[in-house]
Amino acid sequence: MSKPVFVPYTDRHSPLVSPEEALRAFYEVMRKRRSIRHFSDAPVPLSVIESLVRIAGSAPSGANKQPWRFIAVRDPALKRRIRVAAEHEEREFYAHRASDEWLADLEPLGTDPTKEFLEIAPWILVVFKLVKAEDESLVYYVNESVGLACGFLLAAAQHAGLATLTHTPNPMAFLSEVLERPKNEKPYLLIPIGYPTPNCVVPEAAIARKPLSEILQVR
Ligand code: IYR
Repeated sequence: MSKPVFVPYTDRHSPLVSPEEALRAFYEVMRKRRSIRHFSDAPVPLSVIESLVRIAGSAPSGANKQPWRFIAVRDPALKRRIRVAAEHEEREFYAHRASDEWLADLEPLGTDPTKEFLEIAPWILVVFKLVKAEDESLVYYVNESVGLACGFLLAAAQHAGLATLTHTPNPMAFLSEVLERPKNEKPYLLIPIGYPTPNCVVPEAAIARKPLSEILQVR
């Protein structure tokens, strides 16, 4: 067992404004985020994707194992393969696999098995969770850790004026095959990244947020 080494925490982020003021500004950015399905093909440089993933990779994780892998797809042929496979699964999902209750819950969102955005968005970021580390060691709280990393990434994209969608084709196993991932990596989330089309619309039902009084209890 090696002894833990501690270093001074000196590079703390200290805003020049009060927490309330900082958070007001951040909320104004975050409250405008929408999951969109009408992506334009306007390009996003690789450097932007690298910055987003760097921010995602700064998230906390169980025992700092960082159990995530991000595959950034821009190759049109690969995007096409992902779309074809996703639409195949989604057709099954909408026709047979989804329960009536699930379909009823999706109705206000107006989703269907067609996933054109998988070919149109300049980037499809496919997030994998590591169920074992690269060195075969154990990983902990994997879903929580990767969820946190994805949350960081979505917030960063919003901060930068980019649009994202959290897409979970059901099931997602085809992503391991298409992207030739090793066995310790399991598909977690697919995030198209880009810009909305000028005439992009979002479902009204997806805009409402529960009031604070409903989601926060102070004891
Ligand atoms: N994966 C399907 C269905 C779907 C499921 C949920 I939960 C959503 O919030 C939205 C869609 C699809 O992408 O169409």
